[in-house]
Amino acid sequence: MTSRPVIDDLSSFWMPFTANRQFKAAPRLLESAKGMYYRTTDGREVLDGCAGLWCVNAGHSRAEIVEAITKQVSTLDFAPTFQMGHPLAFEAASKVAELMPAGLDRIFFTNSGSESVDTALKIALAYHRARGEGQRTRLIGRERGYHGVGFGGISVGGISPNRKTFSGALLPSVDHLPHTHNLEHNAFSKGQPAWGAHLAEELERLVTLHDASTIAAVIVEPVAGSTGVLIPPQGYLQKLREICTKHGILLIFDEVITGFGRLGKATASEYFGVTPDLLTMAKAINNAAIPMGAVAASRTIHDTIVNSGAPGAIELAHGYTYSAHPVAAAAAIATLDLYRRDDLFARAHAMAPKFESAVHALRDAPYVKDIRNLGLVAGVELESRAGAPGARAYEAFVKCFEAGVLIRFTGDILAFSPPLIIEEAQIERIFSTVREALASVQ
Ligand code: PXG
Ligand code: PLP
Repeated sequence: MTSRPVIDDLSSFWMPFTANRQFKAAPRLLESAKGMYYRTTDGREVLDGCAGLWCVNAGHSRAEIVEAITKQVSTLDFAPTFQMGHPLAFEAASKVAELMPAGLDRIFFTNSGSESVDTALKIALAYHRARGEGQRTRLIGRERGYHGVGFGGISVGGISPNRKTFSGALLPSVDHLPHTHNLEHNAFSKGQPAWGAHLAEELERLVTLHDASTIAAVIVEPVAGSTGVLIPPQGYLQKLREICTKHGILLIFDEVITGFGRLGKATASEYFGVTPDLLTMAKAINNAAIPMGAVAASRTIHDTIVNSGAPGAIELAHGYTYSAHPVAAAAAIATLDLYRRDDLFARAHAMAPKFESAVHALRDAPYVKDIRNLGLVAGVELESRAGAPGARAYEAFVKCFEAGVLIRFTGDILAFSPPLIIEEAQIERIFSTVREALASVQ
């Protein structure tokens, strides 16, 4: 089927989060993309059901973003932001700040979600130290949480395969809340499940165990994505917020996936009406066109740290060579303008009910044991094949790809997170393709 030779040596690229030998034996190669579609190296169109990796929210190769990047790279390819600046860095920060929950308008730029998580955890420690509570060093994550792959992120993260190889080198002083996934109570919930708010009270148990005076921050994904789309139970995030506030513990929302319209609002914080103290983002911040991430900090946190330094001293010993890279910043400005101009978050909100009914129509498809959704994100959990966990979802993923639809899978959970520009007919196509794929796998 290959129309032309593309590359004859796949051996040098050590692929991330990939079964390298399996992939290289039967590669799936993408060559170009436009709007809702990828094109493969053998010339097939593939409908993008997962916005690349939950990141291309405005659809692929948008002219406005391409133009901004092209212009920027030939005007100012790179400029340092350590003791130097360039105007786009400040403009991009102001534009990001406008979309953040009220009060979270101090923006630290990174180049990925993993770096955003490390940055947020470090800011939490720096904040407590700056206000004279430097003994607050404990970080609390959650089982099944995904916070990227830095040592900070895997330490607070709760995905066992991401941790076990590195278990001897994880951060000390970390604990975890229980995850909220429970099919006995919540299977086939549409939107937020009714059962489970009480699980937030486990934080009180950890406070009793460790004492609040040792705890710096709690980090959670408002909607857990990577682990297979876990929607927070009604009232759960509100309760976490209350307990954190009561004990002076910072609440960090990791919005690397939920930020920029995935739930039909700029942030999950806005969607749920719960404001964290720190908010991490990446991916759709600039439509994933150039690597970029950021942390939004409350003014209190920012001012406490910045005002605690001696005049002329660097207040936070942290930063990346490419923090606020001019090309990434230009892409962010163009992307945020595009989201606003096309009212894409409202569009996602308007499409969400159609997306919900289309995914829940899979309820009677083979092997389906749960379906969950919120905004334009959904997960379909399959019964695992005996002795081969993950194999069924992988095969469904391959069949969908062969049928011209790209989806994601983790373990035996299929995940859907299309660009926010998706049309109703394309939603139908994704789920009818999945239905056919499930009918043909073992
Ligand atoms: N936090 C969250 C909540 C994420 O979802 C990261 C941090 C790390 O971001 P970077 O940019 O360092 O990858 C993520 C990333 C998938 C998948 O299909 C999810 C992510 C990345 C790649 C694949 O589950 N999430
Ligand atoms: N390693 C070395 C030897 C470096 O000089 C630097 C940055 O100057 C880094 C790592 C960190 O790189 P980055 O700032 O891109 O995160």
